[in-house]
Amino acid sequence: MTEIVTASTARSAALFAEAQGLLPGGVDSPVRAFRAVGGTPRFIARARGAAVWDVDDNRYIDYLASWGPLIAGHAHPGVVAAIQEAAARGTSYGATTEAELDLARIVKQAFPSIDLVRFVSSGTEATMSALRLARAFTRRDKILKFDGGYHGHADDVLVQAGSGPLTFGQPDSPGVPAASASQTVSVPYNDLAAIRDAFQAHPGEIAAVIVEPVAGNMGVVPPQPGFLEHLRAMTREQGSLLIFDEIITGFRIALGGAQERFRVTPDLTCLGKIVGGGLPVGAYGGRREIMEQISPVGPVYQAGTLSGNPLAMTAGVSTLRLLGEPGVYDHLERLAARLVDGLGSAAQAAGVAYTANRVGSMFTGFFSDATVTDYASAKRANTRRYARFFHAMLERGVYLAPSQFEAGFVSLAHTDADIDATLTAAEAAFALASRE
Ligand code: KE4
Repeated sequence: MTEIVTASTARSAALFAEAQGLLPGGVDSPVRAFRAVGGTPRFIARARGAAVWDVDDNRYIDYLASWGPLIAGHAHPGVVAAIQEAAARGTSYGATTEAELDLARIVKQAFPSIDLVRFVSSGTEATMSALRLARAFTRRDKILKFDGGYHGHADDVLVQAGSGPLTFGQPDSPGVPAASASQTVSVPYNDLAAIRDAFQAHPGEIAAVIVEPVAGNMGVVPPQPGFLEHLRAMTREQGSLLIFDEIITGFRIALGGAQERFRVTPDLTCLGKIVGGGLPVGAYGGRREIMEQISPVGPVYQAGTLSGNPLAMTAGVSTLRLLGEPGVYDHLERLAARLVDGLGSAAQAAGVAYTANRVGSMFTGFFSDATVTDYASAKRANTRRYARFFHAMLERGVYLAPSQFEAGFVSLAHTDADIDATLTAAEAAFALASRE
């Protein structure tokens, strides 16, 4: 598929122009505005399986997967039917439903470190609540995160943040009080010495370390061998809680996420994205002695009108049940490996400096000749080339993340034919990118 297939983007352009007078930047989440790559953001009209269609009826093979949730593919018939059936019985009651228990059982089975789980409506809520809980449980105020780590947009974690803040070159946001930001220590990912130094600089002060066990928000950056194990040992030794932000990795790189794949057990886990199957769900959970500090059992307050929403719970349950089928993760691994190895070969054939990181079915191709192991090395990537490649792929019917510093995802709906088509488009796209 080397020819240009996107006929027109006129309707997306018209809607985006109108959106400027309705939504800040015309979007409800910054990275959707294509500011890092330029051009007209596509307004999506519908999706099915591995494909999305924009409002100009252009079809794309989708590797964004709504930034991760759609691991079973878009509009999976079983998921849609379950949501429709639940909606016909009502959409929200402000009372507990069986659906919450159904999803909680699946979460607990996949994550043995979770004795109790609390559902919320976004990943931000999950991490914000987990950090408040960790501070209450340890009676300490500081938190340690990693440069390029993104844990949502709560004040505490908008320090050296990844994802959009990294994309736009604003790792720290205005509006976060200095008093709040001063309680957050950020060190380079994969840097055990820096973690040790932070603990020595703040003895007995660090309530928790929050980490993406596989970073996804500076692009995909895997933990170096031993990193998570040493982090677990150091936090235990220091009396700090270890919080795994598995909002991307949970149910993605294994049914039990990074803690299953790397066999490292955190004290608290944050979940999101896949756990809601494309509807708004976040979750945090962990050891009973910690989680029982949460209201109404304990004094740590956290609440939410639509927490545990029955439609969202139903979408999560029906999605996660699909992931429990035998061979699911082997299938994702095989397809993702074919894709990423093929992209590397195509880049090499075009003489383009390119290095890819992949863990399971999450991946990022960096336009760089240096291995990417942390925020500093990620930032050395050639973002102009990424932008050129992104648009060359988009024009050829392949939808990647509109930022070098994000992850791509393969779903159960992708086929070998999709991978072949993607690699054919990439041959032309790398040739064009090489001219940047
Ligand atoms: P939400 O509040 O966006 O549901 O979750 C925040 C969050 C927390 N932790 C991790 C590891 C995350 O990746 C995220 C959100 N991810 C971004 C993209 N990398 C969501 C896309 C967006 O911001 O529009």
